[in-house]
Amino acid sequence: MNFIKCFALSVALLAGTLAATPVLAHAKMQMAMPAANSVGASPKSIMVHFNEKVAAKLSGFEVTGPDGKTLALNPQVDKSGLMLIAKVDKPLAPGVYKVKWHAVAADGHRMTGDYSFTVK
Ligand SMILES: [Cu+2]
Repeated sequence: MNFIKCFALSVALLAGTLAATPVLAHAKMQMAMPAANSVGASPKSIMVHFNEKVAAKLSGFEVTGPDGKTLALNPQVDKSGLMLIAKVDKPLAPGVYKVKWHAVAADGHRMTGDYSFTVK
């Protein structure tokens, strides 16, 4: 295949891919509070924000503390549907906290990710 044909095919494939992309994509984390890799005071709540509305029953997160134990949190999808939020009742001890999230958006794909923040 010569270059021109190959290029034309690539463009056609790309166009087809774009046209086939559904309006609703899978959930991606957009930001978090405390932010990923941040260092700060113990937060009053932990929030994970997504680019798409996520399914309340199929989305959540777990937070592991510096002692390796999972915090007793109850993450809920907020009214906007775009955010998971869990209240932190007791101040968190200093150390690194790892947040592991999972979220399902309207396209039905289960997405996961993790990040850490540090409490001073
Ligand atoms: Cu998807």
